[in-house]
Amino acid sequence: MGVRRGALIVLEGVDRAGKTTQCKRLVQALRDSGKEAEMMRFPDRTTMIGQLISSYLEKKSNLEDHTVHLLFSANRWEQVPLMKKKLEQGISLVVDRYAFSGVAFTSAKPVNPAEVAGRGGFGDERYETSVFQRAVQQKFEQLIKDPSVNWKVIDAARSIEDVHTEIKTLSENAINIAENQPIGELWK
Ligand code: Z5A
Repeated sequence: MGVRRGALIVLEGVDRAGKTTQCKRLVQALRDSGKEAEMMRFPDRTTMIGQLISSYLEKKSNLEDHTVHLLFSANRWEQVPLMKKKLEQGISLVVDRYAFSGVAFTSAKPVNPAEVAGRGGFGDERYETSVFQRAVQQKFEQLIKDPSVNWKVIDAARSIEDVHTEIKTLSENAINIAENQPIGELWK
């Protein structure tokens, strides 16, 4: 019997929702239970494209909105061959943000910049304001209505442990289902 493929598990959400914390916990838990799992994150700031994005997010450079959107997209596409290879090898990928962030953040940009300016910030990077993050959340709420994507909504306002337990159960189910399905294409 051939190798069973891994699952693509993506954690999305607004800034500070706990995505990175949960991705790390999930990878560790899956490995502890004998499953092959690796973490990835987007933007991947380690590549040349990722460095352009990082400089933009840190407000060290300015980029035209379409340009930065395409850079985020290119930053994912440059990893797709590797991602497919790992999935085919039976490794489940736990991914901290993916294309849904690309849609949600870019489409949230029509938010009035004057309204955003001066509001309480989360951090120092671009996009880290509560008004902008609310707009992003609304975009995510639209995206989860797409039945072609297997969305699960997690209440992240609970303890790290409680959120982890739910994500782990959902992920184990997703891995079991994915094993018997071919690798598909997003939004095709
Ligand atoms: N972006 C985009 O525009 N287009 C794209 O295509 C993509 C991304 C892919 C950088 O992303 C920006 O890029 C991001 C979207 C945009 N802009 N914003 N906002 P990033 O991944 O580098 O940054 P981030 O996603 O905002 O990560 P983050 O700030 O690190 O948030 P997080 O991963 O969701 O949270 P965390 O690091 O796991 O936790 C934050 C803190 O909360 C930490 O101290 C934890 O210990 C604590 N925490 C976590 N969970 C809990 C619970 N349950 N209770 C209490 N405390 C908790």
